[in-house]
Amino acid sequence: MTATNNTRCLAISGGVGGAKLALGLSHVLPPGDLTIVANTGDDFSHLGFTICPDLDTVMYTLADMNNKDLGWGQAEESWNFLDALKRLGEDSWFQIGDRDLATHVIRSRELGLGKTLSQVTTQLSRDLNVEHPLVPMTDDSVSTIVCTRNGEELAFQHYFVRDRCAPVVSAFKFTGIERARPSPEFLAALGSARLELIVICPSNPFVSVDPVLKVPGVIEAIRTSNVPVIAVSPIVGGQAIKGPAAKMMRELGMPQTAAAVARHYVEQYPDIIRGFIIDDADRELRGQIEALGLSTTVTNTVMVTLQDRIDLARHILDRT
Ligand code: FO1
Repeated sequence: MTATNNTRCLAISGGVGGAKLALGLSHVLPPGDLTIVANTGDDFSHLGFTICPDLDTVMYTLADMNNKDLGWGQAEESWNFLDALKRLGEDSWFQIGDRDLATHVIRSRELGLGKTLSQVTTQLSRDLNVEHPLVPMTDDSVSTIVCTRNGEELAFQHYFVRDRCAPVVSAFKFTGIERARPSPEFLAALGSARLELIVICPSNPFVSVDPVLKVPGVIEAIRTSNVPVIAVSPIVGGQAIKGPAAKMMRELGMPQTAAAVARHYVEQYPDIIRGFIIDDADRELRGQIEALGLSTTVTNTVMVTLQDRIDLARHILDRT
């Protein structure tokens, strides 16, 4: 994999929303200039496999083999493995496709042989001809827990997939994060002498971006680097493009607006975020967000086509 210690741009991504912008950036920047770090708080063990949804969504997207209908897994998927599981009386709420299964088998085998998640991610990316470095936020175990208003603590995939994001959230916890360290290439990218921009992609602020930034040492490294951090709002016109971000905000008592996302980042990470990008639909929020001390630009952030992805990437890169 291309080294990350000379990278110019570091993109922080969760699942589908972040992966779209990561793809746009990968069309504008060469592998030596762009490192993508993915959230691993969604990871979980299922049927004996270690499953890394956000790493896989970004990897498949960069390899142009992602399932564009589902937003996760591989394109042209078949479900014979899942059908066979059902016949054996197994749960099938977490749908593993036949092609996707190969990734989980290889990753689990390699991890079982003692490789780190970073090493396995490099191996899988290489085998799928993904040239831009994709790294996990940490090689240690961090599990996002969704705390619900009726006092339950749900593993992320139980909340997101099994319970279809229905439970009312009250807080989030990241089990193991106190002991976690940034992955070696993540830290190397943060220490790159050529690093000139960190992009927070339009992913869920609570369960995709916060886990990455809350890995001990990350915020300190960003502060030391003094590199501008620009965040793209995942909320457009009061809605999340995909996923439960707006519903979570409502349940947390926050307005479901781009400005509320900006405020979350400013409150959680004072003096770290420099810029914020909102969609044309939220133009009237610009003043509110600038009042938070963020230089704010308005553009199209709804990425339907590949050109949309590239245009947004260029807009971000041209600002610095
Ligand atoms: N998301 C679902 O909503 N339903 C699924 O059955 C499902 C299966 C799945 C299998 C592999 C994988 O890598 C991701 C999968 N996801 C599924 C997405 C996963 O829940 C992610 O955590 C979300 O995309 C949020 O990032």
